Amino acid sequence: MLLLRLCSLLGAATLTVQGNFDGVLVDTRVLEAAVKKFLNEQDELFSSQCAKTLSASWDYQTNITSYNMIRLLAAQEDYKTLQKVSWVMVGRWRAMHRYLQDPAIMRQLEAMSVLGPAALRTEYLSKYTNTVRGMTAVYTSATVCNYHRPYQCDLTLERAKKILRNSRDPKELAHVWRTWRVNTRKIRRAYPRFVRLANHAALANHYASKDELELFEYGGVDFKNQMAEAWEQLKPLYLQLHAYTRRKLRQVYGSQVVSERGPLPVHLLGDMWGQQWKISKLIMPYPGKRYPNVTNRMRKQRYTPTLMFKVADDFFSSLGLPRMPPSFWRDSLLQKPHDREVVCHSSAWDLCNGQDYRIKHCAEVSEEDLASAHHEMAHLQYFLHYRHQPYAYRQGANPGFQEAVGHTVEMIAATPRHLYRLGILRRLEEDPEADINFLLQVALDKLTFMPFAYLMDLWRWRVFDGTYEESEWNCAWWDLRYNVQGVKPPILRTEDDFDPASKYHVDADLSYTRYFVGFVLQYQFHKALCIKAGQYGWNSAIPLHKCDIFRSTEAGKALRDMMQLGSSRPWPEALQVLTGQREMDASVMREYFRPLEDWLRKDNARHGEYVGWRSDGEYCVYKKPFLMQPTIHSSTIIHHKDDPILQVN
Ligand code: X8Z
Ligand code: ZN
Repeated sequence: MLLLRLCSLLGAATLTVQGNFDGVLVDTRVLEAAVKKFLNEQDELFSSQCAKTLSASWDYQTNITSYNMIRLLAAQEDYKTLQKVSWVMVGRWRAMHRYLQDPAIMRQLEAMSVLGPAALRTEYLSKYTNTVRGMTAVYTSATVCNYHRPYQCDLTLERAKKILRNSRDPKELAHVWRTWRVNTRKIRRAYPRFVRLANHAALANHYASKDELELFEYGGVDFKNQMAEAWEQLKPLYLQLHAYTRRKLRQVYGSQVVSERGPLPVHLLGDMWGQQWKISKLIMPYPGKRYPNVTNRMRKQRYTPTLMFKVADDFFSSLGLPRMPPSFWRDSLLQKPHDREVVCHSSAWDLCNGQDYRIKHCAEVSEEDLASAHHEMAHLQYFLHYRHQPYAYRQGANPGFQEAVGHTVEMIAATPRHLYRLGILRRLEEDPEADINFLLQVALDKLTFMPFAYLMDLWRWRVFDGTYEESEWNCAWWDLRYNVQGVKPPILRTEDDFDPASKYHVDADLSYTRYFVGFVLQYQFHKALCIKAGQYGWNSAIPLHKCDIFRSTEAGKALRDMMQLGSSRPWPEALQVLTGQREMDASVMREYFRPLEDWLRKDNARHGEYVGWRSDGEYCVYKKPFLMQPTIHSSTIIHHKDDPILQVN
């Protein structure tokens, strides 16, 4: 039976003696030639279907109409069908691994052997898709009520985020923080079903659990230990930043709100999830010593969105990397059009035909968008460099690599030194106090993210493998938030709440490991490029945070050598090509922030600040005592009793 299917797969190749397969003699060379033919055919099929799907997706995202939506759904269906058929055939080829000696063939088959949820049987796949779609829909349609006008309940997440960033009223901050969670917590009813289906999907892919499936791209579950080690490396610096932040916030809000030794109240950190603390203006060590924001200068110099991307193109060209092809300038969407509705979230596109590379970005002339233009174009450089690879390898060495390249270039583009070289910043003063301000601002964005990014998947993995009982999901979340991040909620949480669901990536089933990895690698890439550019090393006077690789073709070559591998080699090899290291190493991030860490240590010691945190109350209980129920006006809660996604079992 197997042989028949095998023969049809091989195109009935003539088999001669070499190995023994269920009584049939197999010639390895003939078999390998047949697999190569299969892989080449798959490559063409996938490239062509990918081009159709992405072209339909581009049309939809840059012109939201129902016609474009229908075209996109049809293309996605065709793509899924191709994936499933191919996956079944890949499984059969892999079953013959004993007779395949070429490791390159085995690697490519292995790369094609993980399908994700699409491996589920049709009825389970549609349950899975509907569940995730439903959870995402609850998230995207959730709103928040105005604190000052409680009957106005149409504040979008974007508005809510702005309030969290700008308000200084702890009551208003707590209100916005809490109501966002009130309106996303019903996702809890769908989550057990999602967990069951996600675990089924792992099994269908021949993995014991969802974490194993997710970590396949990182080389296996041992990667969890590497993440834990990276976090241990960063902890001493994080503790110093945490202690400094607590003292400064205490000055602003008083010790009634921010206790001397407690965890940080998460709603005071300028961010809906306390993931990247947007409070640099509030806690700046040397107010008045900031590097000026150059947005106004750029406007005076008549920058346009297109010009920002030309500047980014010049940056890569100065490294000896290719310029964007003419079609990029013709087909990209670089600013928001006014004649149609578009999805504005910025993204970089590889349309799978080896020629068509685009960016979609509703850019405005600003310092931030200039940095984003570099970030997005770095993704295109990665695409361009691995375009000769088979379809299965046209991606970063692991999912963190793509983001790390983007972040590295973005970080360089935002340094005062680079802005000065571009003629955007007028003067470049050497001022150690402005430097500390600059590093603190970067640390509030990058370093504070690390414990959050770490615990996001830690919590999910423990949910998936059953370490956490369903009845303790929310309090387990707060245990991690307290223990890893040192933050606490503004009000007591219970198991009626479901705070992880307040984060999009939980509802949309998007792994967070890529961000953790991307942030660590970014510093490794940065240091390696600075060394190649001759700007950092044992005799260099330039600190890591001031290096600018602009015009260094050596740095460009190192980046090219790594990017062109795509995922054709295990990621430690790709890392070695660029950095000489084979492991994720968070000590480089410590090195980057060394001047800040020294400063923080002195400052915390000078003020006798306690480093670390101790519990200063109860943060989560299984059931709230009746008297402690917060009074929420009924209009702040959106009831969805009839919500179909929450009815399915
Ligand atoms: O989701 C994102 C990107 C899209 S891949 C905007 N990020 C994470 C988040 O917002 O939570 C980037 C950093 C972390
Ligand atoms: Zn990116």
